[in-house]
Amino acid sequence: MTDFSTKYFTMNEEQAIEYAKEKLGYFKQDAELTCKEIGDGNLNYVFHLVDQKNGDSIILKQAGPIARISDEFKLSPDRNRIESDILKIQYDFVPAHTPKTYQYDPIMNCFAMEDLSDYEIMRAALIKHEIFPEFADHITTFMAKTLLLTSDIVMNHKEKKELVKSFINPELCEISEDLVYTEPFYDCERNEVFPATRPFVEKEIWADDTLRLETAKLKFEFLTNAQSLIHGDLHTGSVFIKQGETKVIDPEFAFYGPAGYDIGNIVANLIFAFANGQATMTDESKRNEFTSYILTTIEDVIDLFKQKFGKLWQEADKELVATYDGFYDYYLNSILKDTAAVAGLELSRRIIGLAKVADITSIEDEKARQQAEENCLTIAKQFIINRDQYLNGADFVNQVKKVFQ
Ligand code: SR1
Ligand code: MG
Repeated sequence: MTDFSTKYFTMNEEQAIEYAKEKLGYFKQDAELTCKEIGDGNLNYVFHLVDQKNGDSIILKQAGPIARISDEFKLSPDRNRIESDILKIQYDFVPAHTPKTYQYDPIMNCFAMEDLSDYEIMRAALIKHEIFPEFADHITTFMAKTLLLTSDIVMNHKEKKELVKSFINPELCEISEDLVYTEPFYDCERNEVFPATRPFVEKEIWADDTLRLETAKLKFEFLTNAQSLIHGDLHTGSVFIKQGETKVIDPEFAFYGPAGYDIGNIVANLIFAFANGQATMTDESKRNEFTSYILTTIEDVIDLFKQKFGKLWQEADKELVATYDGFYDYYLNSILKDTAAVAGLELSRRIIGLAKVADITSIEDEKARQQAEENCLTIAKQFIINRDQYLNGADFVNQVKKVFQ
């Protein structure tokens, strides 16, 4: 019998079945369990456990000691506690868009959660050019609630500081500090630049001192602005979707950071989907339908976020000074400014840096990929340098249209 109670080790599929029987208390006594490891992210092991006899199923997520993407990243498996804790908080605020979690085990660094295998990872669905009309509504409900209700605007400041403490996440933050804010903006060994795009990167990104200075300011904003309990990695690979339903998963990068970080990640990853549609769809009417859908979604993500955030703000019992005239506009504008900047950083790092996105790498034609990459980087520069000029959805969309026309 395997010992799951004293020493951490990473499980294989057979051990995950044994673990479920011995530790989870979720399946019926007569369960006939099968298990498949389905993790395709960069960091964790994800076991899909199914009781073939009674039809029950669950997901068991275990943090490994090193990242699957590269053994250069050694990470504390305590990130599994952070993920399981934040999922509970997010579930309390937005149950419709958060998976339900069942049990966290601090020895094996794993937790069980609702099986979402009838959903699809949104990035994969977007690469197939599927359309999800309700996504903008769902994700803005998720972001408005999680970003405002965990902030000093509405929280007791001592309780908020307790949360800040509990979500100190130094190793995963360091990954973002390096991969998002630092490495893409110089000729770092760890970058992986598509050869055809390299001359553009050298001239337009690495040689641009104005851009680099702005990224330095933004890195310090990320390091120091404990504004909201953010998801921290809210790209389309962290969203499970099916028609009419959206669930946000994988918040292991969570910590107290700038609220615009989450919104900017969503915007940038929608732009990657747009770039993929432009580059790969040969049927003009289908291409127009898909790319228009993406642009409408970007516009709605910004405008619905503003609308919902504003409504929650009005209804909330707030910190006194947050009620002073002009403070709301100042606060919202600073989130929008960070949104544009982070969208620019995410667009840059997924093109230049180590961690790529399939929306771009799956573009087979070399010229088309180069054009898509250069367009994303051109938008990125504008978003970073002129980040105070994107105040509503149309401002973001017009920037995309201008570059991709
Ligand atoms: C070493 S981890 C690389 C990337 O994968 C995660 O999903 C984050 O986006 C991280 O930057
Ligand atoms: Mg992830």
